[in-house]
Amino acid sequence: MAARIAPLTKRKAWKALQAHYKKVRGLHLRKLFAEDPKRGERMTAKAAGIFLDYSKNRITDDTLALLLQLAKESGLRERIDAMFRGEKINITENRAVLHVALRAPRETSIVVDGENVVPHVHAVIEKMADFSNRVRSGVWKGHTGKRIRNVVNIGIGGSDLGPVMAYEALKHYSDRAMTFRFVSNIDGTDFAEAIRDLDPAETLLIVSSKTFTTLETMTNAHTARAWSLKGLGGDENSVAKHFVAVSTNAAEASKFGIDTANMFGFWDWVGGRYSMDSAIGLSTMLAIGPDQFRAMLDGFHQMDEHFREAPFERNLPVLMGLLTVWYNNFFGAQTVAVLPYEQYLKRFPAYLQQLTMESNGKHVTLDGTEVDYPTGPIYWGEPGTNGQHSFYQLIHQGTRLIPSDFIAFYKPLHPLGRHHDLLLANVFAQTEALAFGKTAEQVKTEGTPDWLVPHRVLEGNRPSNTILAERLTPETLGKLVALYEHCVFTQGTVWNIDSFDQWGVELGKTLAQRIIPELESKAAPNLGHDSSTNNLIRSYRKFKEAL
Ligand code: G6Q
Repeated sequence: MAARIAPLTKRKAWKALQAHYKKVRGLHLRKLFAEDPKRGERMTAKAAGIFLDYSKNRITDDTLALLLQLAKESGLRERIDAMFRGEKINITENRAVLHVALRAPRETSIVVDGENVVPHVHAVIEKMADFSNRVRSGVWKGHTGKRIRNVVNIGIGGSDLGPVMAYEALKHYSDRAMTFRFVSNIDGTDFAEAIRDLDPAETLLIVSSKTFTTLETMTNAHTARAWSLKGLGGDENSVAKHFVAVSTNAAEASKFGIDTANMFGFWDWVGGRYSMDSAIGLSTMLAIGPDQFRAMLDGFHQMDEHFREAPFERNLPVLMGLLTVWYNNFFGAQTVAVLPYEQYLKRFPAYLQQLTMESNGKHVTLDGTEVDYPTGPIYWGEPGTNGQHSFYQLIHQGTRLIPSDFIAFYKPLHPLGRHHDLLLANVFAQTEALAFGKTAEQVKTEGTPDWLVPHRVLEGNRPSNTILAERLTPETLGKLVALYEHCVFTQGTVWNIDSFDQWGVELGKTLAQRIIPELESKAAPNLGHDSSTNNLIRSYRKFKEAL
């Protein structure tokens, strides 16, 4: 399919956008709003209970039409269909990309290699639900007969960021009698801090690793095994009561001592960063319970259906994806800020960093040709209002263009006095200030001395999206994550890259494997690196010897 698509810079819509950009780049949002009093109502879209206001973007109707044309010429419709059909669109790994199957209703059929995968998905969800119910109700007992009060998820990357983010985001719905911790880093501090106040007799450890070979996770899992065994009198039988595995590699999990009955599988067509709604979400289900987990899956599915079916001009992920292309490729914007005005979403930007940057941080097209345009931008962000008192200054008055996504909810989870009105007032005020700024005339009429005027001028014309939903619930979280997943897909399709591999992370892993014995060997190793790396290794060994 990729072969039929012209290279990006040769597509008609691309060339038209280049010409169009020259015409509109100087347009100010003040003018665009002044000329069209209904713009703020018109340039909005709503789907699955998520409202998107994209009116404060530096676009005209023509821009939108051209971007939509670009999506068409990029084969977006065909590619969406190919993904949902289970085609192997992750070509460098020869894999289907089917996170959408993880939330497909029972009666759906999605065939991979001649087999409908949906019944397998539901079988795992049921197994997870049964296990979660037993742990949450206390039927499942630890080795000494005590009930499980603590759950530690051990995983990294896609096997950590989703679970952590979802736990934090949905804490309000979690069983507060249970403690949840997440260990990812190979730095021993992570494990040591996670378990320091936990009783091994009451602690369940989930080893979450698609491959069950990841250095960090396996190192932490073995440390955890030793800690658990020590606390439980060294009886190897205890492992089956205190460890469960989430993996595609049952053989390795079994070698570790985990009972095959307590393994929760998934499949190679689920990418790590797209796996929080697979069995990798076991900690999430243990925290919020199976019903709420299913509600989250339903939220994902609603957004999937919208993405698959809605015309592009009303399609939220498509609109957001195309706007990112517009700023990234025409305005030269290098980043996108994600600014959730919801404290529970504090890990959402970190989660999105992996989703977006591991997916679209690519330098060649599907056929291996070097791109001659920028691909994935840097995603970053922090919850508001905190960010307003730190980095927003640069967004308002710095020299860079930073398109920003503001995310907020109509209803608070903690209705305390005026808090929510004040919170939302800040969301609206920020997007207003970014778009319209403050002119020199306005500053002068406030009696500002001339020399101070330039410092107080806010140029405005800073673009933003406002994303609103009723309330942060498991269902809403599913919709939000799927919104960004498909936004990433839209971008990757326009850029004609493989958004589902991650070869860039391999080299560092391989080099670390070579260096490990050079740090651990008794005899001084024969070092064959560059002079900097050799010197760093020697200096580390010197400190280690002195210990
Ligand atoms: C995600 C990546 C990566 C992966 C981790 C953990 O898309 O593939 O972040 O999730 O490296 O891998 P395992 O689950 O195999 O331990």
